[in-house]
Amino acid sequence: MLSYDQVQAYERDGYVLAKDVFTPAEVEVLLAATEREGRMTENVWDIPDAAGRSSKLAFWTDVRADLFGAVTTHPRLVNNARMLLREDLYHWHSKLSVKQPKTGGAWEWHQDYGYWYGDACLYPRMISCMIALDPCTRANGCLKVIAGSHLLGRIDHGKVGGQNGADPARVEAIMARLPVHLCEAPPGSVLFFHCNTFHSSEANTSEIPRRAYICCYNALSNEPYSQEKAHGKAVPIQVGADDSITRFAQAAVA
Ligand SMILES: O=C(O)CCC(=O)C(=O)O
Repeated sequence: MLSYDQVQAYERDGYVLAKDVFTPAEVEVLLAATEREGRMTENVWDIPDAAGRSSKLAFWTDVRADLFGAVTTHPRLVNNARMLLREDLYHWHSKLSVKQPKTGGAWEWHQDYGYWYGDACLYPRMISCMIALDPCTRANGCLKVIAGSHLLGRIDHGKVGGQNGADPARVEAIMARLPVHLCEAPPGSVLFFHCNTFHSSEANTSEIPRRAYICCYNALSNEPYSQEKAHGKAVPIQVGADDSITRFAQAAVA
């Protein structure tokens, strides 16, 4: 579980990076699954950037009895996310974000609630948990955040360089007052961040991929007022077992 100091850091900065949440053996299983199972081909988006590069995002809202479901329901994510949101939650969506070596593109500055507001969620009571699968560094386009930006409220979003990003003039003014933190993250670490925390990432100019799972949750009290654009079903998440990732790997071998 996150420590008291880590919870305080999240409340102050809008994010906290927790190291060694998943073991090297678990990361190995998760990485292998990105090649083997269907999620990477079922609902995959290209995210083009202004320089003509692009990154890939595989996206799902359901929780299946498979390895991806084990990640989404994992107690080291869900129980910490519950603590940070201070209430029970449900699965909003999960995704695998991939930046291939040399070609993986940048993400513009945005707040996740910039989009989720449009999905009929009334409160910014939503959180993302980003699991580093590769070493995430400046060179391969690790996440950057504007510390403390979760306290600004939601900023208008529109088209920025082919993506949906926040009003650039406003972002510039925010960056003149608040620090940008580079979230370099070793494999197995988890970046918990608030849905109003500004984040972006640069292109992957390195020789190694930058792959990360991002599991997103909504507070149970924050069910969208319209189901038209709702993501996952607003039912309390069934938390999985602590060893669920390695158990799935053993079952796959047997
Ligand atoms: O993978 C990244 O670098 C950013 C992903 C992101 O910002 C998102 O999915 O909202």
